[in-house]
Amino acid sequence: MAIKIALAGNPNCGKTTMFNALTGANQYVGNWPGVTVEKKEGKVKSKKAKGEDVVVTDLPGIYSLSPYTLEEVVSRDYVLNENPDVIIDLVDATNIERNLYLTTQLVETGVPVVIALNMADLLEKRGIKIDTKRLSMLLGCTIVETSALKQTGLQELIDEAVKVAKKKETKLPGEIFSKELEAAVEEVKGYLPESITDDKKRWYAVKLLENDSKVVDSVRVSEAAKSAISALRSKIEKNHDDDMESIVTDERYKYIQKIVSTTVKKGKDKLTTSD
Ligand code: BGO
Repeated sequence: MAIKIALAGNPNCGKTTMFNALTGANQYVGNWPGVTVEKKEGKVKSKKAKGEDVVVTDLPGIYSLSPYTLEEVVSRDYVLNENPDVIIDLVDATNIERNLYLTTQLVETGVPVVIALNMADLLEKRGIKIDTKRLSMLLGCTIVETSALKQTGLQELIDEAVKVAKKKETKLPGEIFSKELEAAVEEVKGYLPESITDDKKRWYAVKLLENDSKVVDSVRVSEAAKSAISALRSKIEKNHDDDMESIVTDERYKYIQKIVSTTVKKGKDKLTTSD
């Protein structure tokens, strides 16, 4: 059995450049089943794989794991149903707040995540300093600085991803949301069927709270549980005078701001750059 790595990230984070640099000529292109979204896979080498094949699947560039675009649905279906061993989450280091929004969702899926802090070659020029050690501790995943363009950090990234894949240990994030929302997530987890493994329960619970149509249709919960979840949702929406999806989004961004404020320092951009 091959080790399966999923490559995820926002549009423009450098994913195509990274995928090409990692896989070179060893790639094959097709379509995701049933849709006209391109699917690219390729083999990579790692001594840490100890002879096993390592296959990287390039997921479409996305900002979120919501159910609104084909790209989002393809990506989340792959992550949740196709059992990748690890996700490499490509984060554009020069645009970290926005990119971490997807990260906060990927770490909830129960699949281990390794962050590639890409465009690292631009950080010094832009006067950005990132405390990767602390950020890694706060997010509960390893971070490797990379430049897909300059091809630096790539072997280290693959070796780290393979190491994490072989460990088969999922570290779920600590508290991301407010106490009120975390308590609601915990309650909804209790209503989920046993067919959803413990490591995936958090993702499904958040989605049920948000009333994500695809998850509501696919997860079997009793009518009583549906009513309880609906009452929980209404109570929180009333408290915030907002809809649940917006509340969850706001709380993710608050969490990101909190961790970025202690790990990222930004100076002034140089006026003349030739990047
Ligand atoms: C252009 N460092 C730097 N400095 N740039 C990078 C890195 C990196 O680590 N990785 C990618 N880029 P995609 P998605 C471009 O195309 O791989 C650059 O959407 C240009 N093109 O070279 O396409 C990469 O697949 C003209 O830049 O991203 C590309 O995720 C002027 O980031 C861009 C400047 O990479 C997006 C840049 C005609």
